[in-house]
Amino acid sequence: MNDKTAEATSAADLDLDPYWMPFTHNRYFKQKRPLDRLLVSAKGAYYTTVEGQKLFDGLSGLWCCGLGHGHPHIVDAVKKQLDEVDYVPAFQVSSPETFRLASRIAKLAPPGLNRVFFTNSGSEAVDTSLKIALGYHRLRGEASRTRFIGREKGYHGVGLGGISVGGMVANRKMFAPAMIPGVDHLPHTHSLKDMAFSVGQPTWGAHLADELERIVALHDASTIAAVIVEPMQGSAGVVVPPQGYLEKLREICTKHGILLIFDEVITGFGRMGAAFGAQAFGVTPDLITFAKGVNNGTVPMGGVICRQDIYDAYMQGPDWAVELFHGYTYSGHPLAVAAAHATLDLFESEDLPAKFAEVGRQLGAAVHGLRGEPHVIDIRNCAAAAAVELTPIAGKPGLRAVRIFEEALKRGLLLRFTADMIALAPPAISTEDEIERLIEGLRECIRAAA
Ligand code: PXG
Repeated sequence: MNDKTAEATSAADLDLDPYWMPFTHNRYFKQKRPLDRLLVSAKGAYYTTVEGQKLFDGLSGLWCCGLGHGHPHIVDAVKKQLDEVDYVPAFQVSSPETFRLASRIAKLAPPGLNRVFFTNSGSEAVDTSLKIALGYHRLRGEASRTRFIGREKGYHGVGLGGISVGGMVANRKMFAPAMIPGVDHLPHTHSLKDMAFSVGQPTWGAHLADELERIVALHDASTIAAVIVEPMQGSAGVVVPPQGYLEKLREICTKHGILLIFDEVITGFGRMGAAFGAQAFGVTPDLITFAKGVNNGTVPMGGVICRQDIYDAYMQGPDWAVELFHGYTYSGHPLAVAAAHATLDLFESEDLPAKFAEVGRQLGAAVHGLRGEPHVIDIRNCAAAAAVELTPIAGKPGLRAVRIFEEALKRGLLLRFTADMIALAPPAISTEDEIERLIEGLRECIRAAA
């Protein structure tokens, strides 16, 4: 028995019951026991399954491994860090590298956003940003500003703050009693009727930002702390901001003294063809949340970048006292920091945003060639992200996408399915040939599952 067979055989005997898989159809998975969904190694743009099959990584992990897997510079940095110091307490002490990382991130952020708070995930980054916004208003004598405005279809992680401002019904309905009060939602900007098959930013939809004026008029600006949106909605299936939409949100927030938070967990660190979506779309928010790409998904890390005056508002009272009663044991974990420095080295030396922009051009051109394939009702693209939406099978929502996903595994492609949508966000290191094979492979899968 060779090693691969041995590994697959022992995996076939795995006890699958105790592990409760996140955001996964547990019963389906455990009944099928799909060995092609057990990944044991990865290099560059490919995973290897327990059976030794190679899978092209069509979503860069979960939108996080833009530089591909096992990049030697990142691997070496993390290994070296382990030899130096494994853990440094996050409170009252720190490491020089954490300060250096904050400086580097601030330099990449839009002008004026230069204070960085570290978390360990996007969900924590979102909840942190909401808390910072609340405290900021209170410290400035506007304690009545307590309401938040999110958006339908928004995904802001799974913390109680994040699901409250988020707009994914399934993520919210079970937990309604625990959600934070005083949240309104802007309408989402996805309309098949008005924008199906738009290339890049749709021309229709900027007027939907005017809904913010209506919500402000309903509650009065003096009650509203912040608006939070993803510049491009990733989890909803790459819902691209209509031209002029984000600009309008910015204008209305500024007019009413409301903070604008861009949740850039997916759009940050290059995928939009610029350091952040803020620069890609030319709109500057007051706070940015990030995670994922900050260290290529190597070690959990997230954070919030905010305007200096937001930080400054907290710097009151005796200078020996803690200013913000918030933080995590693993904020600025040395391994995460080391991986982030290595990632940012590569971000600069390899001009990662330009690479993503180029992959985005290839992806955009190729993906729209799927128009006309069976059941395809929309194709969306935005820099190095794209989605294909399909008609659900009658009475079985979501099943068509599951089938396409399974067909793709047979063809050596790891895709992301959510509802009846397939999302694509290949690594920046993908070659033109790989993008071509990704799209042609997807075409075959759509036909096979039709
Ligand atoms: N905000 C945004 C905009 C996100 O996309 C989070 C917050 C939460 O991050 P954490 O690190 O707590 O998971 C996210 C996460 C997908 C997919 O396939 C998207 C995410 C995570 C997993 C899958 O769309 N986004």
